[in-house]
Amino acid sequence: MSNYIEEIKTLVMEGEDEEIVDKIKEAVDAGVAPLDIVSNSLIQAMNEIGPMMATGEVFVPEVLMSAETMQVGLEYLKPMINDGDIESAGVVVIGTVEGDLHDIGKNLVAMMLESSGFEVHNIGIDQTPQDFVDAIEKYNADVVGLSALLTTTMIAMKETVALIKDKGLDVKIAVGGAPVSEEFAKEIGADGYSEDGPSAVTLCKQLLAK
Ligand code: B1M
Repeated sequence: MSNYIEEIKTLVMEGEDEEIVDKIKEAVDAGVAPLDIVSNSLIQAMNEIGPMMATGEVFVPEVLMSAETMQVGLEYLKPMINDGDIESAGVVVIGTVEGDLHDIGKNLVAMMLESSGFEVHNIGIDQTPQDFVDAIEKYNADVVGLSALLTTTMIAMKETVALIKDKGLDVKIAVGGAPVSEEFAKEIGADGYSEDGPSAVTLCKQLLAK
């Protein structure tokens, strides 16, 4: 079974977007759990590509192909990942902050929230503070999720939280992304931090129970 996990991870790292679905289907048919594939093949592939990107072993176009392959895999697995809670749990607007083009992690969190019963509005990448405010108002969001993957865009996260607070919107603010921490979340006045999809689901539920 672990062969499938390795094989799928390799296809993502090599950007084989035309083969990924067939291989995932084969793995699922053989009994590999969809969440196992997400965590140990798809996410793991991106984790291994990070250092290779930093050392120049792979370049942006190759990383983009891997990202595209991961998205194809995620889309295929999406309907299979459902924790059984189908009652509407609340409305979430989620996006990646201004200047930041990373969308995989945010999409994964959106997918987990959706499959846990939240109504999710994924507004995309490179979203200005005003874009978030507009979306919160448009969808009457209960929670807004902000994602940042670059240390340089953490400042945009701070500015987004500040604008949402300035406008006095009745919405809980959850933040996440690799360089973000619980401490940073507190420092910028967010209501909570989560490190991955499952903990984002728990956090959103907790924030709405308050
Ligand atoms: Co970029 N990139 N990248 N990149 N990239 C990182 C983040 C980096 C760590 C790689 C490295 O150098 N080791 C580094 C950041 C360094 C830093 O600032 N600390 C980096 C850099 C430097 C850059 C560029 C500047 C490179 C360049 O052009 N020279 C450039 C910046 C572009 C920009 O944004 N303006 C850039 C570009 C790109 C690509 C476009 C090529 C591509 C993104 C494609 C896409 O998203 N469609 C890309 C990728 C793929 C990566 C890595 C390899 C993988 C990111 C990823 O998808 N991870 C990444 C290295 C790494 O993280 N290992 C890297 C998998 C994903 C599931 O995890 O996104 O962490 P993650 O999401 C997690 C959690 O963080 C959390 O839950 C998710 C699920 O578990 N989470 C949330 C995320 N958002 C949340 C929101 C929440 C809650 C939880 O709200 C409530």
